[in-house]
Amino acid sequence: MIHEENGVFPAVCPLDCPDTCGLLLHKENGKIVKVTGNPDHPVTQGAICNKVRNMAERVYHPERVLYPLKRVGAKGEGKFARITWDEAVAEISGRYKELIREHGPESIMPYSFYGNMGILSVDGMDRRFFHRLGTTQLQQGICNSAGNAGWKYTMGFGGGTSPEETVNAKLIIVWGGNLVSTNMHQVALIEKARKQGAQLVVIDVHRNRTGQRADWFIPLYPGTDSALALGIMHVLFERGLVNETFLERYTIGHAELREHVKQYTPERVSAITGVPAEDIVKLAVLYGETSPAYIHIGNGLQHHDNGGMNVRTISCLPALTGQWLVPGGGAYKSNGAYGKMNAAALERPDLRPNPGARTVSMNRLGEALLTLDPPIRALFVYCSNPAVVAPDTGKVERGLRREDLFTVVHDLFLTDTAKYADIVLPATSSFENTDLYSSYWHHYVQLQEPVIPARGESKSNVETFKLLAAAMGFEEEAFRDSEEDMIRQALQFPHNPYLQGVTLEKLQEQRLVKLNMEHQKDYLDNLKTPSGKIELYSAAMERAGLPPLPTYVPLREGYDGERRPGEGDAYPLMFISPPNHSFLNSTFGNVEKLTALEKSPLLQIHPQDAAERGIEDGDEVTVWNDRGSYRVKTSVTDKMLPGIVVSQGLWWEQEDGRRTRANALTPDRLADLGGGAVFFSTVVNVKRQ
Ligand SMILES: Nc1nc2c(c(=O)[nH]1)N[C@H]1C(S)=C(S)[C@@H](COP(=O)(O)OP(=O)(O)OC[C@H]3O[C@@H](n4cnc5c(=O)[nH]c(N)nc54)[C@H](O)[C@@H]3O)O[C@H]1N2
Ligand SMILES: Nc1nc2c(c(=O)[nH]1)N[C@H]1C(S)=C(S)[C@@H](COP(=O)(O)OP(=O)(O)OC[C@H]3O[C@@H](n4cnc5c(=O)[nH]c(N)nc54)[C@H](O)[C@@H]3O)O[C@H]1N2
Ligand code: SF4
Ligand SMILES: [Mo]
Repeated sequence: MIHEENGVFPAVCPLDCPDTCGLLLHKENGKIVKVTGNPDHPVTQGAICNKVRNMAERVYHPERVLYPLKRVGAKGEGKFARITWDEAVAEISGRYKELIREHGPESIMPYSFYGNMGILSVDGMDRRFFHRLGTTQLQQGICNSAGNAGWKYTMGFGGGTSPEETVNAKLIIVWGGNLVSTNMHQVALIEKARKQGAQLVVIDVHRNRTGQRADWFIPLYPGTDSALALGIMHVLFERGLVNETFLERYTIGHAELREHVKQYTPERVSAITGVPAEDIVKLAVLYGETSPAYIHIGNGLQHHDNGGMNVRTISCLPALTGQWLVPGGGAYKSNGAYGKMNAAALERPDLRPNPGARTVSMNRLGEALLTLDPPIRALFVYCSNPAVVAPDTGKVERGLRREDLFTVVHDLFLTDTAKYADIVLPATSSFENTDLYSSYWHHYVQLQEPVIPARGESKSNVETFKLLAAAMGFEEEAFRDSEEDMIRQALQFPHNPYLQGVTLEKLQEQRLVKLNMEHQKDYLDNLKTPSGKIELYSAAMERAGLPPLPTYVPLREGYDGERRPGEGDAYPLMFISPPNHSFLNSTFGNVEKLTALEKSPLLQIHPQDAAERGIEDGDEVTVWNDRGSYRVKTSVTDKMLPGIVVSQGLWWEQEDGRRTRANALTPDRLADLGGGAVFFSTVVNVKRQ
């Protein structure tokens, strides 16, 4: 493929999106000229989003970093000079050797996320390298870890309903997710179900694109979802809408839960959530009486102080009604566990000389850089852009500015983070590499092989970490493995029966191979909780000092219907900053066609809150709190309850120096479970420019 000048070649979307689409890359004269969907993919079926239809603009973007660079200006200024790979590698390995000698390996820290979902790129050679070095370890809680932990306490196994089955549902509840923008093929399946009579209910803090399509949109106060779910449970038990046989056979703690939810009357829950009591009853009865009923749990409601508990509570609902036994019923939070590969073989934690090395949460990067003792003296960032995406970016920036911090960034672009680097290394795009992809939503494993040669002097993550390992003098076989070796190692994992039969040879022949979903029939008899049952009461949570039963715990920073801001409160508004339609986190923030569609950072504000501040539609405003400030245009709208402002999208710093980082305002606290991020538990005020 790589040597053919013209033709259409299969590929995989590398982005952190549940759909993991099959793609077709159209090549003319050796260049990708068009990206379309691969109709042979059984779930994504040839449809792709507008973002990735524009992927060639990103691959051939004039600002792509094509050579290693060394900083020549001040940190953050973005002034660099070209150097050779030999020079870059010698400088990095020289610094690392010196740091290890003088301060030990924990003075070095990697920082990465899933800018490329390829398992060899982000859970492969990189991990081997940092383990072997013995660096400080990174806890990767920025995305879904609070919710996943909440789900796991209840269900044990990190997988739920299969996407293909959801077309059978008669009731679909999308809870805290904006699927039209973030999971478009689930929306296609929902639309099919609706043609067969299904109802779509969307529960969110703002009427997003998905809410606009709903048969019933239910707005609520941020972080009050567990209260709403407890109110539903109250009604289900009270009206006898629970499945007693299921509760008896497959759950533990139903007697305790039945007693416990008596306190969550529709009236009390209404006061907390802002949802009228009669709507709570109506929703509970609809859920209790409709079958199959499917709940799609989004990521939004778990980016809160109480995010883990929100997901834990909602994930109890299908157990109350026995919906797990109905094809098309049940719930989804993530299906990642079905495709779980052999992480020990891929990542090789056994290479680590210091298994007890300290761990830092990626959500507390700024704090770690500024206060950790002994300090982090070297940072290696790849597949992530923390100056934009991490909470409390003001703190992150102050940390990155430290003169005594040696920062390396491996990326395709001079991102806002890369501008603080001492050395920038050019990364290939995923279409220039071999890699392996599974999805955290559908059940297909896919292989990517290079379609175009590496642009300029860019190198893949695998190549880069191999080079660095050689320069460090690491002689282990693990640093000589080829991509094919690593794929074989990843797939050799008898521990995961769903992976049975997925082999490199089949992937090379067919490009995509379905997981062995036969084993799903044993799902309920094989739950991985301590009791082997769905844990409505969790002794493990109790031991961890958490409420063992689903419980509403108010936000540490935020308001609900009962705790409204007082007269003198400096920050009376809650600030929600979820993804936008045309970017993928901060990726595409520099692709003009897509930024043009989003126009500019926008703040949605309720007419009542706008009037109180003399703000009109389209006004430039400053949003601020003690952590920082943010400049945006307003859109005055009633898409959310008064007291909530919403700004979608993670924008890069603008050329004119306007402060356009939403995360300047967000807190770096950790959520109740899983070390998760709490982006949306933020209070602010707004004033006209
Ligand atoms: N176009 C696009 N697609 C993406 C991404 C992107 O940036 N852009 N990002 C990708 C990634 S990494 C992820 S993790 C997923 C995330 O995608 P989703 O799972 O859809 O989650 P979010 O978009 O984070 O948030 C969804 C909704 O949660 C709402 N929300 C916030 N707080 C609360 C609350 O307390 N309760 C309720 N009920 N709702 C609340 C927000 O208003 C928002 O509408 O999308 C992926 N896909
Ligand atoms: N306020 C607010 N903040 C949020 C969120 C939110 O909803 N609101 N969402 C959060 C969530 S859910 C997530 S997942 C995070 C995501 O945050 P990040 O993981 O940082 O995602 P991106 O901003 O897309 O940055 C990925 C970077 O990886 C680079 N990259 C791509 N491929 C490769 C490769 O092969 N090699 C290397 N070396 N680099 C590569 C890209 O060019 C890009 O700069 O953001 C979080 N931040
Ligand atoms: S971003 Fe998501 S919807 Fe778009 S092509 Fe990639 S996997 Fe498909
Ligand atoms: Mo994410």
